[in-house]
Amino acid sequence: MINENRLLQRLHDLSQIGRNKVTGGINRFSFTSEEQQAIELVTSYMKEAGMTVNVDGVGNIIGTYGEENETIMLGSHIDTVPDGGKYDGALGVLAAIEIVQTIYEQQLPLSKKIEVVAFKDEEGTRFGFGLIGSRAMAGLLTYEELQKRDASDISIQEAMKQFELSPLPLEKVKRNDIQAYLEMHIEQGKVLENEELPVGVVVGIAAPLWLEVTVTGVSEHAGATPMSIRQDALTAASEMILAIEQMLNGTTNSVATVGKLNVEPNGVNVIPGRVTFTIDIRDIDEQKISALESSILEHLQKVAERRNVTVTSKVLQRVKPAKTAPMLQQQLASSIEKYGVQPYSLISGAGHDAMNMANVAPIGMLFVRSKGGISHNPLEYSSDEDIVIATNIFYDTVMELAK
Ligand code: HGY
Ligand code: MN
Ligand code: MN
Repeated sequence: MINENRLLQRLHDLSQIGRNKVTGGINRFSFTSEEQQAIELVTSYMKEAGMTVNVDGVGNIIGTYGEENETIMLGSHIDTVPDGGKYDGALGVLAAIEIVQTIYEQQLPLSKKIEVVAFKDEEGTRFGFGLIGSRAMAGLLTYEELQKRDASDISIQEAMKQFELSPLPLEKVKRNDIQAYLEMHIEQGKVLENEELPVGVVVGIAAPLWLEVTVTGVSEHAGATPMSIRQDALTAASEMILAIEQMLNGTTNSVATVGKLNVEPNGVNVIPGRVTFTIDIRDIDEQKISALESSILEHLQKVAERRNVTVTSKVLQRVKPAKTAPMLQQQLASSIEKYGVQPYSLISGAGHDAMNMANVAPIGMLFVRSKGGISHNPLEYSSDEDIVIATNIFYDTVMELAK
């Protein structure tokens, strides 16, 4: 059994780094001093667990336990969304370290080595696309993507350099020696709560397509321009955004979200001349995502023509949906049964590093119940008992694979 107090204490301690005292939300973005503090703390935990710790070219923190040839990799992320919760990503990394520390303290024999990874920039808060560390480890990150710039015009490669990271050649970061990749993560939805279950086995992960849309009209005087001759970029964008919601309401499990909106020149007495907004489109089926992408963009063009503005769009990130490996689903299900819980399979609406790792290894994911399905929010919560039973179940699966 794991040391539950140690795990729960570490979850608490890590959640204090980047925590907003007013909202309780956590702001721990990649390539920042808060993240650096979190990296130091997680590195110390990995060392306490008997692991050697390395940082690869893009900044993935990799703890290694054992010297056997074959590798079981456990991972997640420690960066957050703006004002995020304390469990998203962090739980998976700390649970994995706790499992290794339990093995280390009991000197349990293993036939495979175990690696624990805290992936770089899963959330994509700063550069407009995420999953950078797992994309690189899966050989999917490109040199062009390293040149993407943030709001202060700093590129990913420059930000990496500031933290003494050297991502090139990217081929050096790619891994093809992993027998299985497993991730424990909060569900961030309401399914397990509705089923009254503490854990669930993920069978597939819906993937995010992120678009940035720019609507261009004409900035004019708010008082001197009659309504009939305006080319108002914000009212056009507003009609577009509501139309996207109406188009998605009719679908089964596709979702689309406009999460960011920027208005220029953003003056009370100026008709907005330019608006940019993002669209996050998700489904487990890649064909459905591209069908939605074209029907949405087609509709935006129609609204633009009618309102005498122009609309352009660009892809910020396109990730393939992933299926988990049946063998790992079965292993997780049998570990769940050992703990007297009914195994339950579900789809992940949220994206995870496991999606990218599916390109280089069979993947498995264990979900932990989220209270009210709330996540990406300071109120994100999973109970101590759910966390403890989930980590023991995860530990059982890891031992079955690595013993
Ligand atoms: O966007 C996601 O689904 C994940 O939280 N990065
Ligand atoms: Mn997240
Ligand atoms: Mn996450």
